Amino acid sequence: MNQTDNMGYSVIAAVSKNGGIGYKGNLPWKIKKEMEYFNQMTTLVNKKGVQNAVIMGRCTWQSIPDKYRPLKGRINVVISKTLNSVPEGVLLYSKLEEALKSLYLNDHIENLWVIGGSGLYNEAVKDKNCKKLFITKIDQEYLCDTFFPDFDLKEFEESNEANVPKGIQEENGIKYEFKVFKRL
Ligand code: FOL
Repeated sequence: MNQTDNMGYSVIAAVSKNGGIGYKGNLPWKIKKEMEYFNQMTTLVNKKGVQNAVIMGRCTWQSIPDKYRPLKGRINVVISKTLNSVPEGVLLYSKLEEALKSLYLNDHIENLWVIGGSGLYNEAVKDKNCKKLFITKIDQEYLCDTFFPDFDLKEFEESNEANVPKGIQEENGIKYEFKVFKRL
């Protein structure tokens, strides 16, 4: 039994048809309802008096608009070896595993969400403790300079989850679908 064996966490990402997640430090698209889904899924808890934690890399942290940062109703956790300071209440760690270990011991935290970017996604898809990938497939190609990593589909199965709308969604002519992949 390893100290990290009990730690389950999820990934959430929106990914374009060409596998992209970002361009020049921002999201390549603006899809209001999709962002609301991100907000709801990462915020939702079963118990009162607890919150979820959102774990992100430095670039993702810096990409969140000032008015939404830190993300409200969630414990914000930044993984960076170079940042010296974060606002009060925000947690700073230099490694994902260190963050997971200490967040897991915190009884006031319900679920752990890795919210990007590509560096953390890349670690997560290879990590057995990453149990679910909540991926929104956006059915359009966008110019991107950051991509979601390839993951081994044989290690996952698609699953139906509570609170995840089914079927094709559409906003301003952009079609997208909410998918969940569960590690086998
Ligand atoms: N996952 C999904 N499904 N969609 C995303 O857009 C997404 N984005 C990130 C990570 N996973 C994702 C990282 N980028 C905000 C901005 C950028 C960002 C994540 C979050 C943000 O401003 N969020 C506010 C929006 C509130 C609203 O418009 O409803 C929040 O409170 O969550």
